[in-house]
Amino acid sequence: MTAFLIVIVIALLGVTFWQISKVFELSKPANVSDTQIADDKDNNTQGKILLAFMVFLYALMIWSFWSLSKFYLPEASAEHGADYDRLMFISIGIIMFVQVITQALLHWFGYKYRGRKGQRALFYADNDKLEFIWTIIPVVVLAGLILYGLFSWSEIMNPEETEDTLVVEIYAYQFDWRARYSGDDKTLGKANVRFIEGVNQLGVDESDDYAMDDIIVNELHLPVNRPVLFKFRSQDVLHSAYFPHFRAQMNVVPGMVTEFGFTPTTTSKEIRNTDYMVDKVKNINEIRKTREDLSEDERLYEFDYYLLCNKICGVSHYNMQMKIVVETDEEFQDWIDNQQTFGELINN
Ligand SMILES: [Cu+2]
Repeated sequence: MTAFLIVIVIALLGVTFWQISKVFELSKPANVSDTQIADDKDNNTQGKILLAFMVFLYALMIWSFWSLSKFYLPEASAEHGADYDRLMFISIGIIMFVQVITQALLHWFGYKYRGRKGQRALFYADNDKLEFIWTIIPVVVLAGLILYGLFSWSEIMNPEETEDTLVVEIYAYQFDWRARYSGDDKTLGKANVRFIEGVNQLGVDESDDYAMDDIIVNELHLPVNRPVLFKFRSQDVLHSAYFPHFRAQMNVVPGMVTEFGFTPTTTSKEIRNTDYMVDKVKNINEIRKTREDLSEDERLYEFDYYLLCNKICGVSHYNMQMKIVVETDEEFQDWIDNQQTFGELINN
């Protein structure tokens, strides 16, 4: 209601100013040069405004890079991440280069050839050479970018599956995640939504021999430097598994299994000690210190990797996340040996 009243007041104020300006306009003494057709003075003013706008645009651009670049993600924590980032920075670089030149030309020529009394525009029909140049350059640059992107894409999307590859199922439902490891037999048991009942939250097939040693958890642990292949399943609606720090994202679609793989390269402990993260966490804790509504524990933040949902899948979508712990092989083995298997879960 308050917001509505504020809008009304602002609108009425606007109307008032408009009416007052009309009164001033009418009360001005009659001026012979006060015509609706632009004269040299108007054209000069408009030309200068155009140049000022260009300066404003560049200043805004420089300010944005300077003050917002701290929000870039830290260096990728997965092997393919460097390729992915390089592709993005090359694209941004080319776009910036072209943008800076074309904006300058556009504004400068707009100013240089502003209207002048008695000056007429030159009729210039076409120029094949010019058109050829400005068609062929973008074609070559774009083809290069697309080819480079395609190669990066196919390399990232088709990871080689080796003996060493760890296969993990990521299961999404409104509004949480579960991870399922294959256990000692290195094979995930079959699963189907029809088998969902009681503690069997993921619908794992109890009659499948491969299923009994499967391990279902709500915290994703990954051994560092070992390739992981994720198989995604959704219980209900479309979700999207988003691993920003590993530069990975995959749709999670009900009724089908989607796949994606990467090799984590930085453990949770290692990334916490990088300059980037130390600085960021220090800032966050500075802010949290002033929050009286947080408990003592909540005020001390420590960085963790997270798997997030990146599809608006319902009311609690924002809170759909799973902690990821990247650790050494020994720590991983230690952790997984202490987890309950599916067999133990259903027989308890
Ligand atoms: Cu979701």
